Amino acid sequence: MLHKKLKPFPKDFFWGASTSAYQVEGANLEDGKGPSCQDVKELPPGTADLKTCADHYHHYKEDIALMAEMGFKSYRFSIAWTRILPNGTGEINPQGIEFYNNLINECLKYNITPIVTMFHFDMPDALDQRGSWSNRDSIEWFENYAKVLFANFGDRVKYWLTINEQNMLTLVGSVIGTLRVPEGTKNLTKEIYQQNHHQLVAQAKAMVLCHKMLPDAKIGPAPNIAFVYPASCKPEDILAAENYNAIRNWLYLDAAVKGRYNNLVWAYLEENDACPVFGEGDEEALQNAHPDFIGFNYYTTSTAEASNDWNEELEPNADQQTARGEAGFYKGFKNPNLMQTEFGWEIDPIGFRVTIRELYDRYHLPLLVTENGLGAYDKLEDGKIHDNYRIKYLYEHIKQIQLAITDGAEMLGYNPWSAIDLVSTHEGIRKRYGFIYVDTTDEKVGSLERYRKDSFFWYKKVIASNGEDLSF
Ligand code: BGP
Repeated sequence: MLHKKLKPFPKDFFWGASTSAYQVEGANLEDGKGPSCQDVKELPPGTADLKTCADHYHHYKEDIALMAEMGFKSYRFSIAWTRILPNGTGEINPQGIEFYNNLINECLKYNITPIVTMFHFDMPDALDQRGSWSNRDSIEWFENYAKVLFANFGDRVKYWLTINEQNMLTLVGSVIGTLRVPEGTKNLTKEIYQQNHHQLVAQAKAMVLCHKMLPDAKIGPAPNIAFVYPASCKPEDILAAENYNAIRNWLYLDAAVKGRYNNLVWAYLEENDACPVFGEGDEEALQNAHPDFIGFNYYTTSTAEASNDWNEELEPNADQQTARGEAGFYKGFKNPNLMQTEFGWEIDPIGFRVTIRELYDRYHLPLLVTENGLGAYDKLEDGKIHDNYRIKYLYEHIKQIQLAITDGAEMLGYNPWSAIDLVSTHEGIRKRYGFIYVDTTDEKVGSLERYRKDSFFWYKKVIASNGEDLSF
């Protein structure tokens, strides 16, 4: 649809950016913090360890001041479960509580609304030892952790996100370093979807608890949503795209919003003999939970073509944005209409609008963009970083949000990845996303000095004009 006149961004739109604890904080075993699965995983070769990252733990005041200088209205960060509960359950670490109190208060000092992710890829190692999400007790562990968060921070945190990219934990957990498979597992798909089921129930219980303990707070899920296009208008390809849309996207939101499993996914699980076992009360738990909004990460769309052979050999999915397919259901397809980033992710700003339109049509809930962004090899030259490629990427995506608003979608905010350079999930700190450059490399920790990239100044202007001035 062409629009003759664009609607403005809402007055209280959350312009900000995102980070996650294990990727930005460093100090990963300091001040009483216990190890998470990220701290004990084998690192991909040549990538920075997680001891220092951007050292946000020690630089948070400077970092929040820089975010305030950009005019941030919101800062989306995650709380490290093991900073609060070093063993995942049991004793609370007062230094962990103090750190997040300080971080939250520092945001509020500048009128930056904290948007807190409760769980971002960092299961406590102590709980991994007890079977991780495979253990049904994980529902209780997460609910208990949620209670501690709401009790300690709920007086000031009004926006909560449950589990970051649960769909990626399920689809590419081994790439992100989160997947734990119990010895003797015979049917891996069944095992993974049982873990996924526990997460869905844990999330549902946390949402109900949030509404009970904090009646004026809002809570929602934060999956990675990428609309799936068919590779052609062949009817078989349309079916394949529907299959992958259901497996990648709708399963998670149908469960979170409608309290039930998507029927296409259920059929897929039946075919694989992989349906999760429901415990007592699970069905009710799913139905009782009602998110207030949908948080979602968008990087690019996917494309699928038919896979008409059960025995077709397909490689496993490469990462969050690179799907290879599932024999008999769909096959990943390289979209010839899209450019790619230096790291091989397709770039599709129009797909952002397509995704928003579809999301709003399906769920009719306000939408909060919790991630979007461009990973690139930035260069520091004479104290400057000329990242015009990032500005262009952000410009094109923000434009599409405005078009989607004009289409009638209710948008709460835009929090791209990332506020500041940090360590990527599996490609090191050389893959930079931030508005703020951090002087450090994969090979060795640098001065950690902060530099404002060109995108910093551009985003500042965008925020000051509430999205009216996107020029560059
Ligand atoms: C999302 C994750 C983030 C983040 C981002 C970029 O999937 O929620 O944690 O890292 O993608 O991905 P990567 O770090 O792999 O480049």
